[in-house]
Amino acid sequence: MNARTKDFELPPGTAGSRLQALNDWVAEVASLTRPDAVHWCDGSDAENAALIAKMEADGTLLRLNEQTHPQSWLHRSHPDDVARVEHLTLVCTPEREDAGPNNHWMAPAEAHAKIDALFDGCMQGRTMYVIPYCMGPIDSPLSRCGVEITDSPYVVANMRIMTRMGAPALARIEREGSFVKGLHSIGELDPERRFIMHFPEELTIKSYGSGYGGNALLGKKCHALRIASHQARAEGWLAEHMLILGIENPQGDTHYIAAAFPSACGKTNLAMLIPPEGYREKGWKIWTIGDDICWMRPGADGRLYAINPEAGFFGVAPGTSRKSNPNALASIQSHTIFTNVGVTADNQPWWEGIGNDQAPATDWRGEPYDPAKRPAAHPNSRFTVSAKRCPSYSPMAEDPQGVPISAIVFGGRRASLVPLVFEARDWTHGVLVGASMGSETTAAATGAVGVMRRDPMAMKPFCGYNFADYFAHWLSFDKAGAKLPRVFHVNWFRKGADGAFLWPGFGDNLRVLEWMIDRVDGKAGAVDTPIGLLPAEADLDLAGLDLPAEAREALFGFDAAGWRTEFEGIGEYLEGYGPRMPAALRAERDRIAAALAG
Ligand code: OXD
Ligand code: MN
Repeated sequence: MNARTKDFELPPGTAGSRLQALNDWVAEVASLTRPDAVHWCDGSDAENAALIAKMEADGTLLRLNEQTHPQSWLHRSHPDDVARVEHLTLVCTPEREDAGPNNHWMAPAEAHAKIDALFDGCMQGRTMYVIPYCMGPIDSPLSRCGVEITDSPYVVANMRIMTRMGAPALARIEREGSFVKGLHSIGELDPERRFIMHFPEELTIKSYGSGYGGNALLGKKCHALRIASHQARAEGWLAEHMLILGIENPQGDTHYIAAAFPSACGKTNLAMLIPPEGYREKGWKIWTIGDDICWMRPGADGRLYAINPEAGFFGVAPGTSRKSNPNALASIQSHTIFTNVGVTADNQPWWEGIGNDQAPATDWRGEPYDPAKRPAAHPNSRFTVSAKRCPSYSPMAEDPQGVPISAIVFGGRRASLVPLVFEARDWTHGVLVGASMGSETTAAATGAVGVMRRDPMAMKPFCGYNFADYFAHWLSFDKAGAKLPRVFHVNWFRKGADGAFLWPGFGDNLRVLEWMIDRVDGKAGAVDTPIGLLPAEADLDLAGLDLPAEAREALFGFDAAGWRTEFEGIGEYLEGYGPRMPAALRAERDRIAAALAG
């Protein structure tokens, strides 16, 4: 960054920490961006109240109905700033190959120069907020800290919900002396002047021109996935795009599962699942640990232990209803920031699929609702709420040691071919299952919706380094003494000839989870096929479900010809990573392709 101290006095308060390296960086950023004031966030209620009041006064936040939704606000983003921008998201490693074909790349010097030119003077007339935060429980050895500098009070308010932010995080950073540096400015919110850049070697993020969650709340995708995946590789752990849930059986035993699905494929719904009635009566319970990100590390006993690095949910609003996710709906009754939803005439938040008898008066752009023009809520509209507000939030989510993972689940949206569930034969096969995941695209990123793309481990937009090296890192966990989780693949989105979903999903997904934990406990049967172990219909509890024969055939069947074609595609996809692709993964693909041919 270029120092500009000559024509610019650093604002008072620029040095606000006992850590010189942090003060120096804040001063360096202030001299580049030239804010009017610097505010160090302490995370207190008073600070939050003052920021909210300021945003209410300038229209950044609109207060919702205080009777029905106490302490809740609506934010309407710029209409061109509603999702992650993958084509403007860059991983800037010195060598292009280290970012890999899965990332957009720019050489670090060029990238710094390009984005620093945008940051130059961009905070004039604004306050610069310094947000110390901790990803994960504040006292967990698995947690990692960062500092985000931003000129957006909306980002501060969201980071306060999504991370452990403020004084305790600063104390840990001062103790440890190291932190991830994240610099963010909303700039002019101009899509032509927008970049989300990552410098993994420098533990640095620079994001300019967007206020949208995944682009601007730097603790989330930028730190907890892209930078953390890089740190995790160096330090022997995994940073994954996974929910974490606990399944408590009627005997009181709890198994923890981590599950990776691409964005907007129901991770929040699965993480907060309510068991179907018959299961509830027997005493089954689901505990939510996290809905989006999972950090896992081998413990002394060889098992993988996981924490949720986040402290809140940034969930997709449309489709969230009393039927699909009662726990989410209960969580967002108060103390919630809604972004880009519609509102009713009496100022309650509203979105498509909310399933109530109210009607929207105003759409997400603040115009009178007209279904011919646009939906009331943007398809990627969101709620931000503290995890502690969720009725199923597990006390174990705060455990510094994390929870032991019994099963890893991969899944995508696949209208055809892929059965409801299958189990990988072993870890190497499981890594291949994750590496070859495919899914139809959703509104969580800009671009066409509904196009099938490969999304390994649901990390395509989030892995901070070459996927071939990432697969090798996954494979490396299979070593002497390791007690690795079983690996499964699910597809809740299989469709029939009429285009309707064949599986009821939501709470009924517990039927599939039960089979998984019974497999872990050696209690459930399976049928061996070249693609893995499938349950026979009788292996799953389907009591009370009305599944016609056609649905059963599709959900539990195995279409050898279709899988032969799929494996050709998987082979071509993996070859795209060139010589860095681990030989063990190639061999595993070849083994299954041969079994399918035979
Ligand atoms: C998210 C995403 O916001 O994956 O979690 O896009
Ligand atoms: Mn996500």
